[in-house]
Amino acid sequence: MNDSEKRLVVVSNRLPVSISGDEKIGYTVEPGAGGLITALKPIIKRTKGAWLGWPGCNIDVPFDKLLQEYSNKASFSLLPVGLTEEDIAMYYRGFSNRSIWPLFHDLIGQFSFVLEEYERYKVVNRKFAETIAKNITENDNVWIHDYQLIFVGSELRDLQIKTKLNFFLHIPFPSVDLLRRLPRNQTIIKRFLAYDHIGFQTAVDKRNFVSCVKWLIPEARIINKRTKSYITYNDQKTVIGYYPISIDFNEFNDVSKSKEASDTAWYLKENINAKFLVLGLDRLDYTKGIPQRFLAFEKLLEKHEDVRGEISLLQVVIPSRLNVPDYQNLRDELEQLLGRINGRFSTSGWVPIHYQFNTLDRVRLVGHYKAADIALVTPLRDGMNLVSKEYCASSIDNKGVLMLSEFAGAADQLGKGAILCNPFDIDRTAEQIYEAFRMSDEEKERRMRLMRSEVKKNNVDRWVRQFFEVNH
Ligand code: GDG
Repeated sequence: MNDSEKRLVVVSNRLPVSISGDEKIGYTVEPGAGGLITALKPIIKRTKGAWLGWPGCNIDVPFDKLLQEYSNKASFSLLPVGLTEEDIAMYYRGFSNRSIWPLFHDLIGQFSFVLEEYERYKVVNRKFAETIAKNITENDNVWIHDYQLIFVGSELRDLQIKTKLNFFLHIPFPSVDLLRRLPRNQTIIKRFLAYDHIGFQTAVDKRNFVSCVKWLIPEARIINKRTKSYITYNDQKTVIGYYPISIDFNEFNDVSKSKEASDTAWYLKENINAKFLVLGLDRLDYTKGIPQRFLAFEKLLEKHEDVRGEISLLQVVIPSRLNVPDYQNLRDELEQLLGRINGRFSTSGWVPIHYQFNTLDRVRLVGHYKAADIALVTPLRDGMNLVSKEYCASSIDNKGVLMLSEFAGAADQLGKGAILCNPFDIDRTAEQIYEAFRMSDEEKERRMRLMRSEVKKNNVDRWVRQFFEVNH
């Protein structure tokens, strides 16, 4: 049986729903938004598959019953893995987000390792594996996602599961020099090799992984072919490939044509009173390079008096991981920088940086993209970065300029149309914003057309198809 016809079982840390309410007022289950669920729902439904993950609520919430009811309505199964508060503190906020996340993004300053957190990560990955084992057969196609669940494959093998296991890493994979800083690195690589198929975002991530195998597991046999590598270790063969994730182009394009999105864009520009609007939109995360972006904007105002009063930066920060101390510190740092820069340059009637710390629904998100004359997408490191692709899909009049970090995976696909920058180089980034500010309409259009046709062609459906086209 071909993989695309098999029953697909997707596994991720969070289920693609949110449960709210309490015992008194009753509970509601709402679908999550995002490219992954949009892309995977049709094949999960078609193959009568399932999605398995943490429901995102406390263990006392009757999530089994709520999800059962929801699954009947949604016509695909949502299978919960219940986690305690201590599991979340140690496995999620701990090893996943204080060890793997910073190290895999090359940010060694934020990296720490606590043995108990690593041990809990193993225990929680085992819980996931046990729930999966109860719900699959040998003929299913299991697809496990991301850095919180790396050990699920080897735990399933320990449970004697022979089913084909696929894994996709949404974040970058570091070089061997960096990975060596992570205690237990050899075990971690060996556990990766329990999968039949591993997908990375970029060719560089794949290459880093293969060289880690080469240096850390010398007994593994590696065959490199054109875009794939084949590794055999302990009688298990693993195919390694790279598949840049994307978005549902048509959805963003269509929402952008709507009256609601146009109204949002219009009100936004009116309220901010910006002649030229520069947008930053990111989850609160130190990998996204937001302080460096503020500093580059400050440098621009310092060096080029002609932009003062003409250009404004709107930075939207989507709240995230607030109970991890580094994230709270980042929020404080941003607010301090904002106060300093605005205090330095504001005049009556013009404020250089506007800041929102909130979530946006889809129409408002697209409205923000539509209003932006420039999008500053300048992460220090990013697996892919979907904001950059969503901005292009929403720029239906071809007038937006994308400034993109060369350290985002998306630079491989959008590099021909975007202004590529190094976010650590504050002076040069400031000059590049100035260049974007002065760019002719013809040049803007030429660049944006290139990027839109790339995102349209390589949309998220194609990503799923390419992942499953692999020959084992
Ligand atoms: C990880 C990797 C990789 C926007 N406003 C809200 C909201 N969004 C959406 C955006 C976009 C997504 O959040 C952010 O995606 P990114 O790709 O930019 O970044 P990460 O969250 O860090 O994602 C990344 C990605 O996985 C996929 O593989 O590209 O490199 O780090 O789609 O539209 N989402 C919610 N509320 C909002 O207000 N929930």
